[in-house]
Amino acid sequence: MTVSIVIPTYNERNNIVALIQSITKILDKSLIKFEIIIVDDNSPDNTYSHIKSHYLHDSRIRPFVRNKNRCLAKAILFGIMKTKGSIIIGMDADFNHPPSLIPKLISSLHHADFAVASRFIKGGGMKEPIRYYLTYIFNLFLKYILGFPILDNLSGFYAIKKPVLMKLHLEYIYQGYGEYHLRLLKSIQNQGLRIVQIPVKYGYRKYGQSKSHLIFLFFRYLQIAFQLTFSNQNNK
Ligand SMILES: Nc1nc2c(ncn2[C@@H]2O[C@H](COP(=O)(O)OP(=O)(O)O)[C@@H](O)[C@H]2O)c(=O)[nH]1
Ligand SMILES: [Mg+2]
Repeated sequence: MTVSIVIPTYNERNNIVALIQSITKILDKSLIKFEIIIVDDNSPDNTYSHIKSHYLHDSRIRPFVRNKNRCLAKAILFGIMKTKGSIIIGMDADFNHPPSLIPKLISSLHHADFAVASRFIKGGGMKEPIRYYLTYIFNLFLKYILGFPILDNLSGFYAIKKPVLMKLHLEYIYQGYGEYHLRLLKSIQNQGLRIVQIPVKYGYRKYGQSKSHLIFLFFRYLQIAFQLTFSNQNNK
């Protein structure tokens, strides 16, 4: 069994090598066979060439660059299509998503189709308190008013069996920014697949800046969540 870890990057030159080293150490120790697919959207800080020069001789580290139409979700989909493993992990490049959780996400797939890291169940959390509580309230609304399946619907840190993922409507799911995760969850819920939530404590971004504009994203995610709930788009 090989695990494929898909990481989108934009201006993550100062995080990515340390992250790859950390993932490699953890997975080698757990005797898990893996590849790391990095999809960079032609970052001005040269993230792509930085990775390339560090990992010329390690075939497990597979960086790609997209030169047109910068888009987080499409970069992830591009990475998914390059994977060779039977389990796919989605995660961020900046250490918000602790690599130490990866073995637990993988082993959780023994009794589920989709394992998602959650900040909002017992044992979970986030270093940034304001963002934590705003996201928590939003997620309570998604779960208890709009009927979303779990308590962290915007996680972006997950493991899924590749054959399960391949049966979903990927071009529809992976569009835009972090809202792809809402569509991914709704599609999984609609297919009646088994979801397991694993508590996660988000760390601080190590270097660089977040690309998320929180107020803008709040309204965009809200609109998409309503559409997914009340239109027939959720049949996809
Ligand atoms: N390929 C690609 N990756 C992106 C883009 N925007 C953000 N990312 C990556 O997506 C992940 C999450 O972005 P981040 O700025 O940390 O968002 P936050 O965690 O919501 O603050 C990081 O790995 C970023 O480098 C993009 O346009 N293209
Ligand atoms: Mg981040």
